[in-house]
Amino acid sequence: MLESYNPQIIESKWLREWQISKLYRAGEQQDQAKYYCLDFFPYPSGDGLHVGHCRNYIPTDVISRYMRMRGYNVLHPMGWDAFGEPTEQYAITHGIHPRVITDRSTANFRRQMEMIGTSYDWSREIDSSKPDFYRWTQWFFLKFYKQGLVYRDTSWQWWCPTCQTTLSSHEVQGDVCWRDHPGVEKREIPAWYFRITEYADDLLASLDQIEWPERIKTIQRNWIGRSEGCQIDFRTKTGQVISIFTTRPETIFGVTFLTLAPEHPLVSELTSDGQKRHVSAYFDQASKMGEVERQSTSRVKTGVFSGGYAINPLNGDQIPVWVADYVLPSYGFGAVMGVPGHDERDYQFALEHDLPVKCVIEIPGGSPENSPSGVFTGHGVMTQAGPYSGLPSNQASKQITDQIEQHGNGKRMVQYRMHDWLISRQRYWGTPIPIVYCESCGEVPLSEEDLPLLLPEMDDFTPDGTGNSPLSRVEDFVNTHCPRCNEPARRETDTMGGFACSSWYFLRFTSPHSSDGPFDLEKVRYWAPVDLYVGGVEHAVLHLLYARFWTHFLADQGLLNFREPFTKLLNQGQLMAPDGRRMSKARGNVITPDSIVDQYGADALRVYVLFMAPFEQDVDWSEAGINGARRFLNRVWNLYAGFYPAEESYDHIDAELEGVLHRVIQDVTQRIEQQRFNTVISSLMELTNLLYDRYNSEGWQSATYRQALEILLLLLAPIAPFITEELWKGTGHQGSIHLQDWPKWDQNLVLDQQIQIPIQINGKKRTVVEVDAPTRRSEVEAAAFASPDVMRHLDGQKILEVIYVPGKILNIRTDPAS
Ligand code: ANZ
Ligand code: ZN
Repeated sequence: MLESYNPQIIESKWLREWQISKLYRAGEQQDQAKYYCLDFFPYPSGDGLHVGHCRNYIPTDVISRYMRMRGYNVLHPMGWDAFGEPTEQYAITHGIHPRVITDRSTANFRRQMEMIGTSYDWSREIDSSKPDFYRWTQWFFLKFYKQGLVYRDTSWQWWCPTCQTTLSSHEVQGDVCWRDHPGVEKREIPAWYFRITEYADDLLASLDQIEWPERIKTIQRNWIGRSEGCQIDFRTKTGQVISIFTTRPETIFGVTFLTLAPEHPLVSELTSDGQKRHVSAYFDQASKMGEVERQSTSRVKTGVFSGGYAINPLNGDQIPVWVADYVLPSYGFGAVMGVPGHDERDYQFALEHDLPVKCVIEIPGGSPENSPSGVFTGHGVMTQAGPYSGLPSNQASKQITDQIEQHGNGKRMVQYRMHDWLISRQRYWGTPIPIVYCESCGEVPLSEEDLPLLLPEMDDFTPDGTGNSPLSRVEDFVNTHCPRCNEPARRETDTMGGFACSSWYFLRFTSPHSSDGPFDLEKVRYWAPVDLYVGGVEHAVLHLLYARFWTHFLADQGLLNFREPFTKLLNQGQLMAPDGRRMSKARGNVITPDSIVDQYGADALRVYVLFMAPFEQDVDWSEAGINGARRFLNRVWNLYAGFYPAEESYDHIDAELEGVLHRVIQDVTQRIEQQRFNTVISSLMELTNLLYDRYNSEGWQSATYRQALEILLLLLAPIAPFITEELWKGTGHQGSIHLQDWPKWDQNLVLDQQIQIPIQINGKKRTVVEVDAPTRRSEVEAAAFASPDVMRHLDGQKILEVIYVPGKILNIRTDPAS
């Protein structure tokens, strides 16, 4: 064995050996329990990994290694989310083809991931931009299409002028796209949609069955945004019908105006000649604003009168119709009945535009103000409400809805915040959409046999500002024949956004080389669902909702025997630069794993990343921290390198050490299960310290000491795979440490945290002191000499000797004559 710890030498040696012996290959052993542990697959950025990525990949690697030692058949794969805007943008900026970039970047990622000691099964690597993968993304698209769950529609879409593509509403916040570009606007363009709203209730209900962080579930619930309410139809004096959605139908007696979103299709018909100029100016102003801004409660409620009037179906009142941008075009019917007496936003609007406020619910004798401006938004008793006056408002709500339904003026309905998912991108680097347009047959899907529809080669794929996909410039691709009538036809030129690939990639890992289906049914049933999925909290809705939707759909198609893809989900905390800011190349504060591994070794990096903070907590990188991790590993190394007792040498049991050992096994095991990795390291440090303590006080002459040395290595193996493998071999063991069984603890032997040590004076027990386990001689002595009993019995005698039997007894010998 080497004299001193040299990670540079041992790590590259074991990397090679593990590759040769294919140590981390996962096979389908049907009789063995499986465990599928997955990281969100990364987009292979040209910049490579920075140490921030390690906060995701190292903990999942520890869990995978631990589960292997626990006897599970572990699937721990890695692949690349290679299609999509980030890669394409990088390609355009650097003037290199995305295929070349992707291959280069993935090779670099793979090298870095191996370097930090991850135990991925590389025989299962996947790349979503390769035809053997995207062929199946297209196949799923056709499956959805056949079930009517994919459709094409022309309406107002979000358009990012920087990305030069349409975006799903899920990818827009305010007027900023998910890639942080401002200036996102609405355009009227045809696009393809997944009908995710069809699954809204299903996606909502089964959230209860999965072990996910509560905050992520809440974000998804709010995103789906289910509201029960009522459609009410208001007829205008000129014969049109304006439908509105309300969750409070009983407030209809308090309606003093209707408001339409500026984009509402009836706006132009309703607008009187005198108001035309104002209404169209207002439209121009409103269309430039993002959804979040429009809904902001603090903003002044602008609007303009259309000049038209509608009739309240319950009391025949004539009410003015306004146009206002606080009404969203895409929610409900894009129209609201204005109830300024009981709705905060309507109240602000009424104040702003001098509209009457009418109160129809009150709490008799009470002071009803319960909103910032004093509007009563709660439930109470109906007043000024015709035949319903005097009724409790929630009872009136039911009766009024019944009456509306009976008279054909509307009906009960459920409304969702969530919209259908727009998948079209007018960009090059994505999965081509397998649809053609034929003069006589219209829109025709390709047949499964025609897949993959290959992405054509292009040298210049920069968007040209027309709003058309770069693919529309490839004549050979666009011009084709109709699969139905064989007449000339044109292909769809949009590609699918990257979220299509990530909606099913985790299924592909179960049988990555399957060529007669997206996956092998038997294998997917053995491995899936994913038992543990770990990634950043920023994916609360998009990817995590789409993947659930696809899985529910595939289950309904009989392809899967489960509905939820990720049984348990964890979000790791972020790792910030030493300056407390996000690591980014632009800021120049990126720390790469390469530089750290070079200087300290991969094991030290792993120990530090686990020890730096609780798993979910954000934390800053610190040089002192990585130094501390390296020092700990040096200590571990020296413990073995200096000396290792031969098996036969000693047979007696060191009961205290044994007790601590079993406690450490228990702690480490339970803490790994609870992802409390930082405290796992503390336990292992404690055991290391105790072994040093014993060594320095000749306490190594026991069978227990040797056993403890062995167990320390086993417990440390998932965390620091290189040093433990080296020491395992160096201390005469056969086989890889990573294939050993995880140590078990004996509950009867687990030492309590506190331990009682009898104190003798000249062989007679005088008292008992309680100290923390593992005991240290100095602490026991201090406790003994602080005890009044001991002081009384010593009575000033001269102390000749203090003998400490670790964990058992302390004896003070005195000179009675003194
Ligand atoms: C009248 C009313 C009276 C309302 C009242 C509320 C309180 P949730 O719960 O989020 O579903 N609304 C309907 N369509 C809208 C649109 N396109 N843009 C903006 N607001 C819209 O909200 C339902 C309520 O949001 C509906 O009930 C409607 O206002 C408003 F005392 O109708 B309510
Ligand atoms: Zn045709």
